[in-house]
Amino acid sequence: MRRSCASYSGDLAEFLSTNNQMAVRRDSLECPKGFVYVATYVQAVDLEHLATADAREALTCEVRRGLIARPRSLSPWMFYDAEGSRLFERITTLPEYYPTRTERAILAGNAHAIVAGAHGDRSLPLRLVELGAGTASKTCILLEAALRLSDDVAYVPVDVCPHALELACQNVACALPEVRIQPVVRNYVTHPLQLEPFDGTTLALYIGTSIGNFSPEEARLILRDLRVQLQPGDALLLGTDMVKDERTLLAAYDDSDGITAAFNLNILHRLNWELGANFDTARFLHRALWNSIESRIEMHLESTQEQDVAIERADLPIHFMPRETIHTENSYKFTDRSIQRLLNDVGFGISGAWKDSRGWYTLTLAYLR
Ligand code: AVJ
Repeated sequence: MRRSCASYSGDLAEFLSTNNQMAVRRDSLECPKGFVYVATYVQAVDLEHLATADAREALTCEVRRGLIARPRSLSPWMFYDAEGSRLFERITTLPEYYPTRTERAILAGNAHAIVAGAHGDRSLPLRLVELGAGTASKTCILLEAALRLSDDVAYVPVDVCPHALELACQNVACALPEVRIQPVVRNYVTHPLQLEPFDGTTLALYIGTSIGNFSPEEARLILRDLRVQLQPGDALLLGTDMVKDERTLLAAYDDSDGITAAFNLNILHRLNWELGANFDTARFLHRALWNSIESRIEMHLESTQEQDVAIERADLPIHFMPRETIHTENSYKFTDRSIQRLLNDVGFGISGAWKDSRGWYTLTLAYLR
């Protein structure tokens, strides 16, 4: 069944409008004037994983696992409710947060070479599948290049956040109405992607250094799950943030406007909101540190005092000691060698790599070995 982008966002909004946040959100989702709805097709929303009951259960599960464990931790996918996705978008525009604009500049300068490197046979249709698409703010650069090489281009954005995915659809539909859009709401960590067969070339996009959220072992599992969905001749574009001086790294995860702090603390708001918890967010501090042994930035929430918190819908009372922390995120930083090893370990060969002039960020194009 084919549906227009307009009716798609309507359906999604209804499906998810258990809080008024969504209603506010919908107003801001109107397409600019002149947008032609009929030219855009949105297909096959993965309804199974849209279910709010499902999402709530995943949340409850993760909260029980992570907050009972010592040291306490929560998985970074929990950042991305509507508010978290909005805060992340703001982070990407901060002066200290260089990864997004650096990646965008590399894409802008090399989109044609990247897509041409991935799409050998121009006569075939081309499908771009993006893991963790978010609002797809950078993907249009690649899709535009794709449309110059093939007149049959499909785009499959996959994301855990339906709100962000709606924006992704609108972004792409408005800018490039020729592209067929097939969004999938899915947590690709807990539910590996299952791609529909495709008669053409698939270019998998895993950009935005999202892979950095995962330990070397998890990253390998995710890339292996992705690789088995691809055919010989398909390709992967991987975006990775590189190791650099500690000051630059720390500033990117502890900005002077406190947006990253708000992003981190939003996890607690989300638990209050969705699981009936009673976190007083004024009693927690945002902490960012560089772990050079593991080659990663870590984000934590630190309790300022001894306190009790209850998470009603997870049936979980928690007692925090002063300075006790919840580990909320790892953001691994890479070297040429660690990228090469990662891809090699999961059955990819490298066919090209692009960096900015400072070598802060790398886009690597890989083929199936
Ligand atoms: C979306 C995982 C790439 O690790 O830089 C930004 C998330 N966290 N600021 C990153 C994030 C804090 C971001 N990724």
